Amino acid sequence: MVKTKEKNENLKRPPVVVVLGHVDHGKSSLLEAIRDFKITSKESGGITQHIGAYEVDHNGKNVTFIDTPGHEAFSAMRLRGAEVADIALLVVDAAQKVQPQTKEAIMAIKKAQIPMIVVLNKIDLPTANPEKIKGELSKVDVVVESMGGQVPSVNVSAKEKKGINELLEMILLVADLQNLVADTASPAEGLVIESYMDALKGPIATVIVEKGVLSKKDIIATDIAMAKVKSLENFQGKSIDEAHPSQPAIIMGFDKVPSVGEKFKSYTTTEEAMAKIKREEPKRELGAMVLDVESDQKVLNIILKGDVFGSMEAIEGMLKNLPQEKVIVRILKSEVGDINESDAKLAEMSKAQIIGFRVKISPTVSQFMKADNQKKVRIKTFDVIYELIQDVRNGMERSLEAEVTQREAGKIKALVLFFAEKNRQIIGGKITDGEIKKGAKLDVFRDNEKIGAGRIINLQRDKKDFDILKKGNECGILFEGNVKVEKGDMLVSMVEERVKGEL
Ligand SMILES: Nc1nc2c(ncn2[C@@H]2O[C@H](COP(=O)(O)OP(=O)(O)OP(=O)(O)O)[C@@H](O)[C@H]2O)c(=O)[nH]1
Ligand SMILES: [Mg+2]
Repeated sequence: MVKTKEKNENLKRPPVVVVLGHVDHGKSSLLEAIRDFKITSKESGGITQHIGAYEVDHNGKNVTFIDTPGHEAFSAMRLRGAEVADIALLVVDAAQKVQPQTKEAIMAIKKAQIPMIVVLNKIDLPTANPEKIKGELSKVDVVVESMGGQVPSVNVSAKEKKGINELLEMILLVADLQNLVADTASPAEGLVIESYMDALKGPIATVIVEKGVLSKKDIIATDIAMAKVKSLENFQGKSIDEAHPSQPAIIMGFDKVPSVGEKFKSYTTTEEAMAKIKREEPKRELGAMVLDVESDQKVLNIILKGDVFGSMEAIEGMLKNLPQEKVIVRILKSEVGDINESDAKLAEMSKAQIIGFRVKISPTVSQFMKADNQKKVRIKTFDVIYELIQDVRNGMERSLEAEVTQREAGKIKALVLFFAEKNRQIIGGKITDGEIKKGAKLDVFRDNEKIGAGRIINLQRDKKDFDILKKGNECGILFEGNVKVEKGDMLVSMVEERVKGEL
């Protein structure tokens, strides 16, 4: 039978520890050092783009770690990470300084009202100065113990795996003081920390169990999705029968992808679970992106498909932050899952482009496109969020028509007038500024007032033809225009320039 541990109302549970800090300060490396688990190498370019959950056994005691990204776009993930955790590690690069996302992480930790441990990383670097960082932290209300405060701090080097043991000891110490218990007798409950649609396996969610014991075949529901748990895996993807409080688990069997941040609960019958489902998508805040636009407003329509909710949220946030005064980015649809035929149809109808993040393009899409050569839908997929954002930005810039501006290219002072016939004149003059090109348009000025305009039919110096002549040269031009040029007039050559659209 099931190896259910003794169920108890107040069973001790392992701490859930969230790792927070500024981008590149070494959060994933720290976790990698803590486990012999290559976390960074699995990510594109070593940038964390989603939440990862890991379990570690230290001297027979379990600790669950949640990694978060440090880039500014992921503040929602950091907040959520802090909410689900019992303890926060504030990772600061000791060779750097307290940075914007360090401060933001501090706010998230304070909001969640959980204890923190300051982790001063990269102390192997010769420029590392943990004491300086401690001073900076005290200015933002984080006073570490060695400076007379309450917050423990540990110096580590994730690279050289120094200080890791001390850090783990400190985590267990802080956890002990918290008296972390869970009611394992109650129905299983927990939080969805990541979710996505797998082309083969269907909706998949990573959860952290908060209460009770989650077992295979359990019937669970969130606000929008229901599952008869088909399979349960631990963070390493190994099949497990049960997940206990504080344990991360990967659940398969949902009827649709639950949203990140949703609570789930287990029920005794399918009917009961069904009754709890609101079946309504939680309103997604797209803010400025769905606003009504005026008819002359330039709009870049986008259909966004991504692997997990967390990254979609971050992408939407970053797109929202692009300057939109000249071109508005309008997200028509934002969904987790591979790019399919209905996306292509919608894109075609609405003249939108499809942007995918870590998703595949399903074969039906190319069939749809091939069916009619007229169909032109731009589809691009990305693995790195920042590249995706840059591509959208480039697209916005491309959609801006190049602005045409007039620039003064050169000036000729008319000195002698050789011959006049109808609207043509031969003018001898001196180039006093810039350069003059054959074919250029000329504005004619007399006493600083524009009196007419014309064009250079031919440009000569010493009776030889030239295409271009520069300042200081004497020249003869065949001028054709709507005015009779006189000695002393200034002929100004204006050129049109197309300037690349700027957002
Ligand atoms: N010298 C030194 N370099 C380190 C140490 N820890 C991390 N690094 C380097 O710092 C860089 C960033 O490390 P990550 O672990 O990816 O940083 P992160 O905080 O997870 O970054 P994001 O997930 O993008 O926010 C990498 O090049 C690491 O090799 C350390 O202890 N010493
Ligand atoms: Mg990382």
